[in-house]
Amino acid sequence: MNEAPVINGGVFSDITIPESTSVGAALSAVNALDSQVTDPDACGGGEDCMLYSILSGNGDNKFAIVEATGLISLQNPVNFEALEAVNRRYTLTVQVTDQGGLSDTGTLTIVISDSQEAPVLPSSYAQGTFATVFEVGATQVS
Ligand SMILES: [Ca+2]
Ligand SMILES: [Ca+2]
Repeated sequence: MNEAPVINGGVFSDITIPESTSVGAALSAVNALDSQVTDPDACGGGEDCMLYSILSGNGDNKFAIVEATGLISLQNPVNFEALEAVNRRYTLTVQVTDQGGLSDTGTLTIVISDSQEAPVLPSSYAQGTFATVFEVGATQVS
């Protein structure tokens, strides 16, 4: 008889990533989620035959998950400053399904941390303004 997979406490360990994380970068080790799932009969006792999917919480498709491995990667850029303090985390509902079709769901929190960034000019400064100032300066030098 197939037994259902069980996510440890229904909660995966948090993952913290800096906002400077590149799109496409892996956010977790391949077995990071696997190691938190228990299923006595999955593929002969291992957990590596689970299928993973994100059910909800993935607004803007920020994250992608590899179904066969549970590897999560960043799919769209995250911006610490653009998020309100209470929103600097994404809570995903992740479903894990075994080969017999039994499943469990758990929450996975991805916390966004601040990165030092180069200063960015406010959008109210039109590019043309700076170009003009620069040209005047150049004229004075010559
Ligand atoms: Ca099973
Ligand atoms: Ca920053």
